[in-house]
Amino acid sequence: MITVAAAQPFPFAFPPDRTALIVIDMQRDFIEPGGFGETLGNDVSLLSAIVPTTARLIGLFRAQGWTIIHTRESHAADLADCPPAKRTRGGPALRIGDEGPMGRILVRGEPGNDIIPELAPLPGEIIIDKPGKGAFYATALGDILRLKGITHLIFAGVTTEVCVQTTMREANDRGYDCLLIEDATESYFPAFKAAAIDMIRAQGAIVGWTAPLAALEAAVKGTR
Ligand code: C5J
Repeated sequence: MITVAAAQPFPFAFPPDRTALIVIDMQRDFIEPGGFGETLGNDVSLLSAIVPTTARLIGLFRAQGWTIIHTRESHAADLADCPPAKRTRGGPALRIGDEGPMGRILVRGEPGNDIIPELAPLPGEIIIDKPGKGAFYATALGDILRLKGITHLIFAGVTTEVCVQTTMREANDRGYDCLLIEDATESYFPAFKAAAIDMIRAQGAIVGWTAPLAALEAAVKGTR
C-alpha cells in the first residue's frame, strides 16, 4: 500500500496494482479558446491552467506502469444517446450536435471532442466515451474496472463540480475509494470548485479524499 499522508480529511492509502487514474473530459471543446466552453461565455484559461499539473499526474502513472483511463463527454452522430432534455436545457446559442467552432458540439469524432494534444492518451490507455456527466452511466467503465480488479480511483479533470464530482459519487456508491487531485481539477467557477472539494471530503470523506499532486508524488517517491 502507498499512503498519501497529507490527504484530507485523513491519509488515503491505495494498492497501486488495484488503482486507476481517471482523467475526466480534458477535451478541446472545454479547454481551448474558441471551443464550446468559451462560446458559453466561460473563461477557459481557468481550465487550461491545470494542464501542466494533469500532465505531471499522467506522467507519474505512466512512469509506474499503473492503469490510466481517459473520458470524453460525447454523443453519437445521430444524437440517439442525447436526451432532448440535455440538448434543449437553458436554450444555448449552440446546442449539442450543432456545428461549432471545432466541429459538431460534443459529437464523437469531431475535432473539438478530442482530448487536448498535451494530454493525448497513449496506446494501451483506456478511453471511455460517456453521454452523461457521470462516467459509469451508459458506459463499460464498471465492467472494465471489475475485470481489472480495481478498488481505488484517483481523479483529475474538468469540471470539478459537474463531471468529476458526478463520477466520484457514482464510484463511491459502487464501493471504490476515491482521491481527487486538487490542482489537477478545475471549474469555470472557482467557488464551485472550492465547494465541491469541501463536499467531497466532508463528514469523514463522505464521497472521498482530496490532496495536492505534490502529496501524491511524495507518497509514491517514498516507495521507491
Ligand atoms: C463536464 C460539463 N465535463 N461541465 N461537462 O464537466 O458540462
